[in-house]
Amino acid sequence: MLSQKMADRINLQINREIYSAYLYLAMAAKMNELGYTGIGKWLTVQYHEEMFHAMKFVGYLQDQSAVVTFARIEAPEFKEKDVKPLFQHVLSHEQAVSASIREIMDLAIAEKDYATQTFVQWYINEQVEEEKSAAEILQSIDLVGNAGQGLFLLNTELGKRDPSVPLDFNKI
Ligand code: OFO
Repeated sequence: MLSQKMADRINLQINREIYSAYLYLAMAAKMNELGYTGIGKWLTVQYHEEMFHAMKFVGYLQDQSAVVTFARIEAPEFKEKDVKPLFQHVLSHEQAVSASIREIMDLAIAEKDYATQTFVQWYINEQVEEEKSAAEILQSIDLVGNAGQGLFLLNTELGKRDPSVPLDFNKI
């Protein structure tokens, strides 16, 4: 059984994960609008990953007979229209999410909540991957350049990201 404090904190995290999904969906729309459809696809896959992160927390609360609460999701905020600053935003967003996940682990340790410690370890590991992906893309941009053919190639590469769900809803 979870403490109310832990249930509240996980519900907050569910909101944050859905905000992440919403942010990446908005970024994907902007990149598609600008013609970077490969980057748009990468970000759309990321949207689905974030929804999975949220749903995994929902499942955990329900497994622990805790109540899932739904708060308002803020409108996604980003101004970047250029690829490099956009991925700098992705990286700093993921660093903030990692800090947020660590807070849950800190609370679980303080409460001697061993089940949540084990559960949230998955997110700790996942955040290493999330930060790594964004950092690697930024490194690639520095190598190929944030314009012209280099960016075209990067756009093609990122468009190869394997979607875990169908992305072309018109064909379903
Ligand atoms: Fe849910 O990891 Fe990104 O935000």
